[in-house]
Amino acid sequence: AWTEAISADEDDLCIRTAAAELAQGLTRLTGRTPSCRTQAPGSASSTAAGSAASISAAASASAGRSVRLGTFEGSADVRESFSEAERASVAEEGFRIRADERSLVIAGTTGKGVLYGAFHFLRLVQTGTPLDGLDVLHNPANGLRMIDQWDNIDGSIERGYAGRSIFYRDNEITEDMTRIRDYARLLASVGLNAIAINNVNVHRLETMFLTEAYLPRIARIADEFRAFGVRLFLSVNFAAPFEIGGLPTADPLDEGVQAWWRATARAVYDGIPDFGGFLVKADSEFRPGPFTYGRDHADGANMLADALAPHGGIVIWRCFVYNCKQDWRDRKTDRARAAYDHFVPLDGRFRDNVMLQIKNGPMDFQVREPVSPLFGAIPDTNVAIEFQVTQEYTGQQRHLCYLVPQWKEALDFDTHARGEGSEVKRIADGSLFDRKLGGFAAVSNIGDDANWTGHPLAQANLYGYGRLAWDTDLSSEAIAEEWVKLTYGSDERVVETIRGMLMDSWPIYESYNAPLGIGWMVKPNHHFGPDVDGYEYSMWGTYHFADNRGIGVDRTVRSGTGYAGQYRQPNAGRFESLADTPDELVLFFHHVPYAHVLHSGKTVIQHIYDAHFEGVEGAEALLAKWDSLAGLIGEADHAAARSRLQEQIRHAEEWRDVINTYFLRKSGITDLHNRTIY
Ligand code: GCW
Repeated sequence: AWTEAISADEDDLCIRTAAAELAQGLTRLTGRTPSCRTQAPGSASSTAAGSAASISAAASASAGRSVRLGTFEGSADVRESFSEAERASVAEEGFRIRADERSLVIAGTTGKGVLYGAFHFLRLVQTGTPLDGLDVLHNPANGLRMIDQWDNIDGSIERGYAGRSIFYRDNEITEDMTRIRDYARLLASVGLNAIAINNVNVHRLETMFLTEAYLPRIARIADEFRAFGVRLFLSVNFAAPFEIGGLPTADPLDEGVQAWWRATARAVYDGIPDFGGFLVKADSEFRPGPFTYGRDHADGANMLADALAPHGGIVIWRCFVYNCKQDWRDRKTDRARAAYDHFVPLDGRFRDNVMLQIKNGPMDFQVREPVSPLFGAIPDTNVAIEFQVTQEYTGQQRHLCYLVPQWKEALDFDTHARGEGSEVKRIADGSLFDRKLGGFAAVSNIGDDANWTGHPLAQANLYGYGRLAWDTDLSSEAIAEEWVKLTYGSDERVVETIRGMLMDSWPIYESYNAPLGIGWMVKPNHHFGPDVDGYEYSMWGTYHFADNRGIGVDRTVRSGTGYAGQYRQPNAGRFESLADTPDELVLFFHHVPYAHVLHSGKTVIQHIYDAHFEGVEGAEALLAKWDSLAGLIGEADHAAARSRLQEQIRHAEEWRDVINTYFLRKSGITDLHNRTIY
């Protein structure tokens, strides 16, 4: 029986959104428009008896099933559908859905939970899940489930590969809310609840977002996100008091500076009462920070935290801090060590409303990195893990690279910080060290392209990021399958083929890139395409040290930079030992001769050759699989992905030939199979 009537009798913004989304979604999925009754804003909340009576009247008037939406507190009818223990099992943003033949209840502790429940219900309907006897409980694994836009007010997007910004245009904040509203829906539909709407590199005009000149328009954007349960954050410039506040300094211990931030925070909250807080990139890649004044990151973050605390805001302080003016001749400095070296000494000094945002790896979103050893090393500090959904180093949405398996490897890594079972996911969510705040942040991959992500299949990364932030135990395959069904329908062939393509894609991309965890063999600046020595003699701290005998970075304690010692045992011992380091990371941790034999049984040089030939074959196989779906996928999407898959093959060939030729010339060792290397 299809749903005939939707009713929600609470004066709650997210519940109204939930009802509207359900009505719209069900109409599109079933071709029948259910009646929909909600409480108008500001009108008295319905009381128990009244709402129960009116709902059953609405339900019995129709032949189909009725859906009731609401919170345990706001709707007696919803409350009575569950036992006390069942109600208590629902976390702040969680939900329960229960169905019988006549009715379905979507219940939450808060309106946000109800909204996530409504989207989940639509997902179940759309993926063809049987609804009879449905009885599910879902609580989010992470409190913070955030997306970061690296959008600039000129309309450009730093590391954006899907068009221009949907938020800004020609140095103005946009007034057209269409795309922004759809984006809010999209984020809420996958369970995300926070967004920073401007680049962490905060330039001149964006520094002024905190002023009256811009706040009204930002508040307008916040309104759109609020309706979908998404809290708005701003990236701020640490030097703002000096750059726009007319103060002689931005020293965090200066009283005038503190007062400036307090007043600024107050003004922001006047316009945006549920403002999330500040995201800060400080003393990193030429951004200003507390170091200028001889202060440390805790001084800086705490000062901002104190300004936000009275309003319930938080500071998200990034740990992407390293020396980006290194001399390549200096073999002692190791960029991989930097985040740990900077932040471990500060553990315990940050305010309760500060969170440190740590990139998944110690370098910078490479196709393969070990987990940052900072996870597990600062038990007295709130942390969030940062991923990059936008494919800066993973093919820029011209190559197919489904990143969920990569993220899951990081999340499932056991840090042993509290003995066995101390996985990164339990540190990020705050549970391992019993932290109040925790969660996920990630750099968005969307722009104003009609399909949002340029490559149509790159949408699976944004979808997967949201689903994983909600439930870290979902498998990569399950997420891929959900996404395919929601996007292209449930045809077996379509589902199996695309799920397979997604699952194969990261290993394929890795195989024709920089080998065995070494990273960085990309063209400088834009980071697209191969350039083996592009960063070898630069100041960025990203070297491979290849010579005629071998390659790799010695990061051992015994003879290298000591980075391996930043992990706890047994990980430290494992990475310290060449024999115990997994193949895929061997060049990250060790400098080895080309003839070194891997666990796979191949030498390093033969692995490089083989992987790069196989990588191209893998890319060709992706295209063949996609072609087999012609006619089963909408034409526009099929054509868009097809041209990208063709381009991917050409680029994979370029990677193969540049990398293989470089290493043949360096090593002088020929390919066992005598394939063409130039
Ligand atoms: O990945 C690198 C990018 C920069 C970026 C920086 C960061 C926003 O190349 O474009 O700047 O990281 O994360 O701050």
